[in-house]
Amino acid sequence: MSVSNRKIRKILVANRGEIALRIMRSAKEMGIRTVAIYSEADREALHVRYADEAVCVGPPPSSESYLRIDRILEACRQTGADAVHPGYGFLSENARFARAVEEAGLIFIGPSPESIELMGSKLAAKEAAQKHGVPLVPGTAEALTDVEQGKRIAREIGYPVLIKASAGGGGKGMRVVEKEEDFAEQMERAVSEAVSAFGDGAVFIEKYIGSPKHIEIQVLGDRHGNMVYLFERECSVQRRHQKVIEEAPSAVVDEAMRRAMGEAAVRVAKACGYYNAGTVEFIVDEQRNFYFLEMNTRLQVEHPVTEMITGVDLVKEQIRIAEGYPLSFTQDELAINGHAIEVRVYAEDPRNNFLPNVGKLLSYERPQGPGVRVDDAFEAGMQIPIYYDPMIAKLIVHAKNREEAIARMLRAISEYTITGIATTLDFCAFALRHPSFVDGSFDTNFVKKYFTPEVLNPALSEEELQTAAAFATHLWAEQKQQSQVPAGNISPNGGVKRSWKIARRNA
Ligand code: MV4
Repeated sequence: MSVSNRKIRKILVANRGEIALRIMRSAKEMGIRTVAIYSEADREALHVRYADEAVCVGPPPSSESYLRIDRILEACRQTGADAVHPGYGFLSENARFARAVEEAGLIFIGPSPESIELMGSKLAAKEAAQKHGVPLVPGTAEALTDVEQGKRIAREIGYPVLIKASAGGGGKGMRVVEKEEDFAEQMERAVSEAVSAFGDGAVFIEKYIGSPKHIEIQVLGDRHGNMVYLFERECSVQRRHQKVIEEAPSAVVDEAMRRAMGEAAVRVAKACGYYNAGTVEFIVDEQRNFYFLEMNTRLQVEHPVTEMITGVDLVKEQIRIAEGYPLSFTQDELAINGHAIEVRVYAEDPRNNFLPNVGKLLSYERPQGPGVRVDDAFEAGMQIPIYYDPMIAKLIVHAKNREEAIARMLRAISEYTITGIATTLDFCAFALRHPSFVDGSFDTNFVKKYFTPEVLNPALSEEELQTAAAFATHLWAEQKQQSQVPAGNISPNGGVKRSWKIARRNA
């Protein structure tokens, strides 16, 4: 493969929020100018203020702004941007967008449209993986054509089985079938769901792995055929396919397994002529067999944990690869240093079925100190818009081992003050302290299995109740004296956080 280098001078970031800022920071360090796009709901957003230039691309709904390929290309033309970084979500895995960017003579900072297309089809991805000796979950590598054929295959692999949509991914369009009597009905539903959701009714079957771990491998490839893996991320703590905690390395992966998974991931990526940053997803069963699931052709939300343990700036590498440079390191030069954990802080109320809890951030103070990184895009006083993902921030810590990383994360969470809206911070603290998380034995059922809202409000002992009551009386007297209630104290979340601290101090 031969490509000529083309220096990027100005990047348009086709995204918003923390990831837009994250990308612009690396661009700035490389001496590259930045262009933000924004919707009418994001006029005051930090990514808009941070960029050298900003262009409004439409009204608040994504479909009228961040997803408008025509307006984004027009913004490139207006500002003279010569490259586009799509971030994650929005248009990041849209092959048409990548193609349109290239057809406009611009550099798409990501893989080729062909790679995006191929990996967008789970069946095509599995076929490519299988051809290169990468283990798959027992099942079909072809689309099912009729119910009788499906039943035959399901009987062979044994129930329970999982029916998945080829155009799905990330858990969309999956159906578990426990027994043959249910097969026909579930398959018909799966097909009609796939048709209405993706416009493609192709489905396939896999053996259902009931208690898997989700472990993914970060890869980087250049446009000269070099490909490396940057080890694994363990992402099993998730709620309804939304990841909650990610860490690197995984507590259950040893050197031999790491190398086997890394080499398998490189084979999958090479199979589709991949370049730029990508993630190869595996599930791991209780016997530690790993199976390829799918490949994500974007920079992932959880990429910081890999950055912390490898020292590699993945966004800078993406930009250099897009410019045509070869990778600046080899596999042998990569090593794992310490342990990193990320928690995603959502504006959701864990006490109320994780209902999105958007509103105004009355107070917002980030944790600081050794080994703490916060990737966010908010400040106190800002309104969290209702139109987009409710993730407020990613809190990342790095320490010399897993035990210290957990302690550091709990310390950072205790320093993080967010009032005005409910957040998932104390839910994350609950998970980090859980014996199953601490010993590494958790799987993707962790939240379902162990979380109820009650675990966030532990029963107080008699002594704790007395202290809490005394403290409440004291607060009340103080407030009456000031004859004005400080804003933070009337928020339900602020109140809860205070009683938590009392409970713990006396525990
Ligand atoms: C599976 C599985 C069990 N068995 N496949 C969910 C997201 C999509 N990438 C694939 N997923 C799964 N595929 C077989 N054959 C269980 C899941 C799964 C899961 C995977 C990763 C992370 C979280 C998950 C939560 C529920 C189910």
